[in-house]
Amino acid sequence: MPEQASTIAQQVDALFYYWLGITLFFTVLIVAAIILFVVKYRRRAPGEIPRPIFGSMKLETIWIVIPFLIAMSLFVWGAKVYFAQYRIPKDALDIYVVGKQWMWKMQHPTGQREINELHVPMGRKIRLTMTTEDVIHSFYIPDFRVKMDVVPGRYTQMWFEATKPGRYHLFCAEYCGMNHSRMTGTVIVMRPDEYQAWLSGNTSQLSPAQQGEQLFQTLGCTTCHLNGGRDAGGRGPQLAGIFGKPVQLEGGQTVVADENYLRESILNPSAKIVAGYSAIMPTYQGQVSEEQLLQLIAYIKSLSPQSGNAAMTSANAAQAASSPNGQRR
Ligand SMILES: [Cu+2]
Repeated sequence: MPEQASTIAQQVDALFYYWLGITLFFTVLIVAAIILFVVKYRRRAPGEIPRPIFGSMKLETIWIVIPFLIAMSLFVWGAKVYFAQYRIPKDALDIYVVGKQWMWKMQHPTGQREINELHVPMGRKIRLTMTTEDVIHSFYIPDFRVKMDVVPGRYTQMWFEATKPGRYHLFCAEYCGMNHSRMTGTVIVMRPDEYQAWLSGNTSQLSPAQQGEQLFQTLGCTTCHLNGGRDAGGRGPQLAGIFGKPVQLEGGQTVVADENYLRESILNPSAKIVAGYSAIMPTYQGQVSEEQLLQLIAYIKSLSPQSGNAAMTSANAAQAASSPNGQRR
């Protein structure tokens, strides 16, 4: 087994060994029973007619109830580990990941960028918000027992907390073209002070939120999205304080303003119109890269400091649950 280097690793391994133990137990039991019965009940004479069997209520009850309880224990335990892994914590360090044939691009909350390397502090929850410029990839760190598909056109999230300093393999776990097998990298787990030193070695960078703020100016978003929204004469809704909050739409529906909603509103603004506003915003499809989109979203998030990241958690878990590709590969 790979090293156990995250808080979830032991839980995943314990479940795996429980499952393996049950499988081995029944494999041995069934094979032994087959061999025993083949020998014991073999036909001894050509004209032999076996004694009829009329069934056994007791036996049938036992072999229904026991496997049911075993299956339910797997379900309950599995669900527990699943929710521990796919409920994204709020108090985490935000790192943005963009996959691309065939590399991983990361950006830290303080602005540092890395390619195929990810420096993280140990003992701190790390939340990755991920997307891709081209095809589906999958972000996989075996030593942490975490894996999440990275899907074009939307964000997926994953979290982990590393427990040991060191260097760990990062793989793409979704076949993504010719150099898929080379789409690898290294996660470098550092002691918190070392991580701070590493961060401060590169202070000239703007944070994603600051870069997003600049973009917000240069793209002209400020001309319509005024503080105060319509009441202040703005043609678009106010963006401060909306992240993670429900938004009332034209037609009575409500959506939560999470990363995927903001993304859609930038790329396909007429998909969901906020109640009281008209569909006059142009699309920014093709004008902003995936990294710039993440920066714009980081900026809008920074205008709602209290909201954390509760918004995407449930949607993300549902998405992961509905797509077996999410974890099985
Ligand atoms: Cu890939």
